[in-house]
Amino acid sequence: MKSIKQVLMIFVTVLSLVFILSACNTENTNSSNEDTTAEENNEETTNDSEESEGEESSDPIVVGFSQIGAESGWRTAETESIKETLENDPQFELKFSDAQQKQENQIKALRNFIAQEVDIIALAPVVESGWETVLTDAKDAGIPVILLDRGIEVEDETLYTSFIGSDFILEGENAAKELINLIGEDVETNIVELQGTVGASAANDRMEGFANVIEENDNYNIIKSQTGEFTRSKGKEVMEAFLKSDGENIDAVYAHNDDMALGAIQAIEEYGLKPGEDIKIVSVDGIRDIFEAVVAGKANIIVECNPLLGPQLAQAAKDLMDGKEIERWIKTEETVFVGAEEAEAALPDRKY
Ligand code: GYE
Repeated sequence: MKSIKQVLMIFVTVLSLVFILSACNTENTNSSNEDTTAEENNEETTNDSEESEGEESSDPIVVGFSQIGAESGWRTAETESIKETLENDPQFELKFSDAQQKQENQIKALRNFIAQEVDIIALAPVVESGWETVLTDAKDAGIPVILLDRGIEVEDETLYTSFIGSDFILEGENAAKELINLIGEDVETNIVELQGTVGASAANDRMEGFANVIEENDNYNIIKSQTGEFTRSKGKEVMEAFLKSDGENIDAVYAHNDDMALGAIQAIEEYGLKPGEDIKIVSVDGIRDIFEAVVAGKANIIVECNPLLGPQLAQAAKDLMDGKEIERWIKTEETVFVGAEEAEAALPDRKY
């Protein structure tokens, strides 16, 4: 029989072996973790430090953003603002999808986001109608939807949580008021209108707001109105057609965005007239290029529409995840600039 001393020795040896083996195992697990992405490692670091401060550990808020495309300077600025805000904040993970102007692509992107179980869907809807089915799926999956920059028309208002963006009717009204102020209410004025994307809320409402004010003045007439699809090239093309049919009769252009106005400016110059003088120009957005055109006397009125929606989206998403109620319409602050002096003073501070 072995002595008690011997039995104890064996017990201690076995215990040490178990200890050494389990230490090796932990090392192995750690080294296999090195395969994770830099992003995930960041998360871990954040979580560790949060935990050490006694706060609860949290996963990033996953936001799926379906963007329309890149038709205008405004939209590019919006995309940059959202990427810059969400990608530089470890509290977020952004899944970005560009729909190349097609609603069907946006619907596909939304279905993907639902399948990936994102926390929040941000949607910049290209047109107002046709969203019921996919948004019902999002609702059934319990994923809140925040609309960005354009609105939608749905019977069931609970299909989205909030809209972050501008009052387009007001923008249209301001464009008309400032134009009448500039030219004078007693002066006979023929206006041509370059509309945005057909069916887009930004186009429908800018058209409505402008018409509301123009209809009240018998001296002002919208003689032509056609879509320029919010792009420079289409704006130019449509303006060329307007000049061909109505040439010297045109006194003013109302463009639903700056890019189309910039296209129209080019068309007017090529036609041999002076934009900003022979034909007054009013447009919406406020991108740097239109400020430069106003400073150069080639355009007259800028109705600002702010694309830098990243910070507002981030705040709304955090509030939602914290279970707070968020406003149904989160409006952006905007103003109007008239004439070269005002444009020149504002130009150095323009951020898009
Ligand atoms: O004015 C225009 C664009 O939806 C507010 O879309 C937005 C509009 C913006 O591409 O330039």
